[in-house]
Amino acid sequence: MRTSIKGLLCLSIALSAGMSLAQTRLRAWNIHPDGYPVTEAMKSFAAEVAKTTQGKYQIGIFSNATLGDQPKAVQMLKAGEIDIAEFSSGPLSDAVPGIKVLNLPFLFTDSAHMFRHLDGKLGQRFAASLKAAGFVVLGWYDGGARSFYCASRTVTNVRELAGANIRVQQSEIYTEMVKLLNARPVALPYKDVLDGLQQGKIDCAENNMPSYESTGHYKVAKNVFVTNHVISPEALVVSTQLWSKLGQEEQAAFSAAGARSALLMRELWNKRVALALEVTAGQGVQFVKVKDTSSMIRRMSPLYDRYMKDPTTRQELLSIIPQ
Ligand code: GTR
Repeated sequence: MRTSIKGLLCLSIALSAGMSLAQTRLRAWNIHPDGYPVTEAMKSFAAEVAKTTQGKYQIGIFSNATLGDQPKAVQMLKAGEIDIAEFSSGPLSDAVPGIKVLNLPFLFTDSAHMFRHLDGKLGQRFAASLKAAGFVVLGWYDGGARSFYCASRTVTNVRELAGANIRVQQSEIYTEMVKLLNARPVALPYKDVLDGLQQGKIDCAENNMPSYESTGHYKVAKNVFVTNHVISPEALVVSTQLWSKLGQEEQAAFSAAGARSALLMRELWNKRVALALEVTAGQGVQFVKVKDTSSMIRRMSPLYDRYMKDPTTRQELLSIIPQ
């Protein structure tokens, strides 16, 4: 009798050990809500990984930045405290200077131009810099085209942004860009922007249209100055700590799922841009398109100069800008 109880206990210990070996739970950081293209693409990534690894990897998606704001999450992923994340290239480039050029104003003419580079050799070079810094890229997502929007002023000309308090992502290049417009950059976490606009702490912010709509910023900041000043990617990444634990076949499964999720994201993105424009216009948002971007581009020249002089970014810039 005693022996059989011991046997049963051993069996149960073995089973639970077996269970935990058979199933690994991973945490994925995400800043966006349900239904947003990033979130939906991440869900499809998680489902495909679970399927192709026969249920071994269960990815839990923690949306709405519940695990911390973006700069913190970038550090958490680097330290292996979270396993997977979808980051915008602004905050990511503070940790990986080699990809800084991706946020330069007016670098790409549109998403198609951007993905021609990212889906080719240049994307591989950026991915290599990211990997060396702790981030393994599984897919390039679309970060869209960013424009300014203001609560307290209508902007019809870039000069009219002067003196405004403009919210920026907690990222160096955005701060510098706003200073070059003679405006005041106010670095705020994404989740605090709506409040900042409502309280009058900031006059304006800048983002792509799906974010402008999904956050409800359009309810307070109804004047959009359409500049499309930054067209940049986002990236689905896993930590190098996780990556090194995966077998070869598992790495292939993660990569395939990441690549497929990126294609899905880009498709969902285009639909969501159209929807965001429709919803916000329907709610009385006024869009003023910048007439001529050349004066804005001229103001950015100290930024271009700096990145041309910097050996870590010069080569990338030269590959993107046609000579
Ligand atoms: C969004 C982007 C987020 C975050 C946000 C922001 O477009 O998808 O990752 O960077 O902008 O402005 O903070």
